[in-house]
Amino acid sequence: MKKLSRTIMICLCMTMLALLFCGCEKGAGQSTEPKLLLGFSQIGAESAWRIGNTRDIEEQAEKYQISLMLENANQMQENQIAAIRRFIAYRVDVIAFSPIVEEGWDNVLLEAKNAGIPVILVDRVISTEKEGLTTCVIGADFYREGVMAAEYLIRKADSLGLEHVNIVEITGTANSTPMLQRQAGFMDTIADDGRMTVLESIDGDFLKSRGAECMRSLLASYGEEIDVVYSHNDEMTLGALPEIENAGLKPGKDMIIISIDAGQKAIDVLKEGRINCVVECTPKLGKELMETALKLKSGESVDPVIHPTETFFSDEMDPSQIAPRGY
Ligand code: GZL
Repeated sequence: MKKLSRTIMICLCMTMLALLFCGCEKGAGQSTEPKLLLGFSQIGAESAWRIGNTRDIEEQAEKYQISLMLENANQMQENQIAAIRRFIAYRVDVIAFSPIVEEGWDNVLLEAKNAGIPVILVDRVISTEKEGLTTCVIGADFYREGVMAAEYLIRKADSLGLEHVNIVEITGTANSTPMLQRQAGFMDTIADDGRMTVLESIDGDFLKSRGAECMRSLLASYGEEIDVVYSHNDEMTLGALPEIENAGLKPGKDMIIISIDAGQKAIDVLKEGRINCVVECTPKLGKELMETALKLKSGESVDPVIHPTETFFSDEMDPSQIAPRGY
């Protein structure tokens, strides 16, 4: 009898253990096992845009059950290169990164290629002579953003009947894709408009503090000659506005202010009438990144370029209709 009750106890314990392990399954057939390991090197936290981009990538990784190793490079290319080397050593399934500048990636990306690890470019691109270092780029059409900014300015100059338009440009990080493309798109679009004169372009590095410094310098050089400030991102714009006001001028009225990113802070300032136009650059690239990484892991082909749809917001429309931006 004793032997029988012992056998029953052992069976019961085995059943309990089996149920316990099954209990960690997420319902029938769904496993909590990560579908892949993704290494992501992020530039830093220089703007609301960047912080929103990081948050979206983390949220989407969780949603797609992807194990994410995200490293913040604090605005230094050497930190991104070191992070990519760690991902290679760790044998991640896919590497993704937002290159702070376009040059200087060949060696580390060749190491990733030789390790058989596919690389996705997010947000920005690289410049290289070598083939096959990356699989695709997921990010905005920055040239188009520059075009939208200039097209707004041409409409604004028409509506105000301006005969001369003096422009100062506060650019993003030198040699970064958004800086090069936003400048090219804008300058190409105003090139044939005889009213437009660019007084100076100055590097604000996408930083609020630099935006303020640049604006102080431009005001010292040109003062009330300035008709338009074209700023490559909201952070620099928000740094510049108080400097314009400290000079006794009204941004949005005495000067046309054009910005890019369209984060909530800039939209709120647009509603106050202190910015005239904000071109959207969405940081929400996480969904496309996860879907692309899963395709690469399963050997599927991917589109070489994935552009999100983007628009602009301006004083030509009712800003009260602009939905919350989420970054
Ligand atoms: C654009 C992104 C830029 C943002 C800035 O996709 O690379 O970098 O416009 C950010 O706010 O610093």
